[in-house]
This record gives sequence, C-alpha cells and structure tokens, in this order.
Amino acid sequence: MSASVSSTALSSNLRHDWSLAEVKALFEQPFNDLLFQAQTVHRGHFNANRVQVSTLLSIKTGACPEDCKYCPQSGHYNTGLEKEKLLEVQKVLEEAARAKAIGSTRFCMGAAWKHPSAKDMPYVLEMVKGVKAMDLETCMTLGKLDQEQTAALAGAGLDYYNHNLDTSPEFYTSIITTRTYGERLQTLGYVRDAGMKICSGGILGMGESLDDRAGLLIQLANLPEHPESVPINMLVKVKGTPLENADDVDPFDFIRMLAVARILMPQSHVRLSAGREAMNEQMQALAFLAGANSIFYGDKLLTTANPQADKDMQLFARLGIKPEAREEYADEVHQAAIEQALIEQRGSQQFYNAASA
Ligand code: SAM
Ligand code: DTB
Ligand code: SF4
Repeated sequence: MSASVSSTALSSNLRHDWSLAEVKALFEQPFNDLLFQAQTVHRGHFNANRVQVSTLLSIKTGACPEDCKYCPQSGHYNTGLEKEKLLEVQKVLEEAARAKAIGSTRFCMGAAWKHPSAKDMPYVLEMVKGVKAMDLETCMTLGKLDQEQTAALAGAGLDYYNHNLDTSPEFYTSIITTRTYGERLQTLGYVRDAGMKICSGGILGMGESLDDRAGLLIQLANLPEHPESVPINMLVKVKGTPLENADDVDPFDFIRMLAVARILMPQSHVRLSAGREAMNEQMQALAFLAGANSIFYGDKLLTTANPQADKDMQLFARLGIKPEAREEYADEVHQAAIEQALIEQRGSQQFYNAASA
C-alpha cells in the first residue's frame, strides 16, 4: 500500500474476510516493509502523534474461579496475591478522580469474576454512573455477561466492555478450560447488540505459534464490526502461575503483532497493554510507529506494575506524542503533566540528549 492512498479510500476499505494465508503473509514481510505499511494505514485514520490513555483499577481482586494459566488472580494457583472483596463505590470514585487528575480519559474497572452476580450488579452500576458523571469514559471487564446484565450496564452509561479472546481458538484450550471460546464470542455479541463499544484483544508470550497470533487477529478482524479497542498484552510472568517460566517474546515479533493488528483493523485503537514494564523506551517507540495508539497509564495495571505516569509523560515528550484529549479540560491537564514531566526530566541525570550525543 502506498503512502498516497487517501483516508477516504482506506475507510471504505474495512475488511472482515481475512484468511490465514493473507495474514501470515503480512507477518512474514521484511520488518521495515511491515512497519511502513502499518504506519501508512495508521496515518490514513489517525493523528500519528496522539495516544489515548486509560487507567485501570481492580475493583475485586483474586480468588477467581477460572483457570486462565497466565493470570495471577486465578484461585487455581498460589501467587500470594491478597484477595479483596468488591471495593466500595466511594473508593472506586476516589481512584477515578486520581486517574482524571493525572490526565487519563478512560477509567477501566476489572473484577476477578467468572461473571457478575445479581448481588454485585447494583454496586457495579453505581460505579459506572459515578465515573461517567466525572466526565471520564467508562470501561468494565467483569467476565461473562448475560443479556440482562449487558442491558443494565449499557443503561447505566458504560462506554466500553473489555472481554479478551486472548489467543486463537485452537490454542485457547491449552490456556483456559473453565470458559469456552464460544462463550466469549457470545458475550461480545451481547455487548455489541446493546450498543456498547468493544475492547477485545489478547496476550503474546504464552507459547503460541505464529498461526495462533494470526488466528487471534483474524477472529477479531472478522467479527461483524471491528472492536473499537484492541489491547495487545505481553505476558506478565507471575510466580505461581503455570506460565511463570514461559519463553520471552522476541520484541520484534511483538511489534509485528501490533503492526498487523493496525493493518487489519485500521479504525480501531490498538493498545500497547500489559508488559510495558519489561519493554525499553525504544521498543515502545517502535510500538507507536507500528500503529499502537493507546496505553494503560498509571503505576498499576490490575495487580502488577505499570510504568510510572511521569515516566510515560517524559517518553511522550521526547517522542513529540500528545495524549489524545477527550475534551479541552483533559488537554489542559495533560499539558500540565507534560510540563511537569519535562521539568523533572531536565533535573534527571538519566536524560539522554540525542542531539548532543
Ligand atoms: N476476569 C475478567 C476476564 O477475564 O474477562 C476480567 C479481568 S482479566 C484480568 C482481563 C484480561 O487481562 C485477561 O483477559 C488477559 O488478557 C489479561 N491478563 C491477565 N493476566 C495477565 C498477565 N499476567 N499478563 C498479560 N495479560 C494478562
Ligand atoms: C487487558 O487486555 N489488559 C488489562 C485489561 N485488559 C483489563 C489487564 C492486564 C492485567 C495484567 C496482570 C495484572 O496486573 O493482574
Ligand atoms: Fe479470572 Fe479474568 Fe484472571 Fe481468568 S483472566 S483467572 S477470568 S480474573
């Protein structure tokens, strides 16, 4: 695809019929050709120097009945994680205020459940309404939903529902046995039918093959509508989980995954998700070049560490990236955060001035 293809041509070109051979051919291109193609598609649909920032909060931690082999919160494994009951609504709203203050535009609340229970739903709905009233976008990830729960969440004003397919249908059964791929697709269908936006992606580094990586992206891209948000996680290896000693992902292969996601789903936000603590700045810069345009922002994911917010702002400043603003107010907050980060960076001995090197 050439750099001169117009954005109108690209938007009318959304595809939902990708084959394994086609997607593997994208992966197998020389790295520079793949990145050029992904960046070209990216520029046809987005401002290439804007990245959306979301903050995560675990609203109910640990003791999950599911057996996802990657997950520190599964009750099947002993990871030493301290279990918590559902947080109080007030506490969640305080955390949302903190996220807004550091410049986040979306607040994502996650619960270690197989599915929400009837007794928890009223609290969850209060959380959605409260966060929404703070002028933040709302996102939840609560496991499997039924149609009634989905309608209630949509009615409360939930913008996004996160439910990952995680990997290809073929590899999935080696990772999770307590929930089927079909159930995941059903939940995504309910979310779409209720008019909410879908956030769905997966994880690299679980021992999957190239076919599995391509297979996951095909599942997502061949949905009737592309998920608006596609989180690509690099496995965070947590001691006590069955995948604690999994082999590292080749950083370039991770970047390839982001690039192919960008090409297949040109209008979606592709999120450079979990695993950034183990990535250097150069790798993250390549991720943005490949078309990733969203991150989790704030020093914690759900239970594991994420880069400090000021470090991210410093990186953005060095790359000339600005956080995607939801509204003017958010822009001012971001600007203040960037300026503060720059002041701190100037005082830091670690600052590497490429221009004078
Ligand atoms: N329990 C709900 C569910 O699974 O649908 C919501 C929370 S769950 C922690 C959300 C997603 O986090 C999982 O689908 C998985 O993709 C990701 N995740 C969990 N543990 C991870 C890890 N150690 N490394 C990378 N991603 C992880
Ligand atoms: C997603 O794809 N990644 C996020 C979010 N959606 C819910 C979760 C990452 C969790 C990483 C491990 C942890 O912090 O517990
Ligand atoms: Fe439970 Fe979600 Fe972790 Fe699976 S990924 S064990 S469903 S919290």
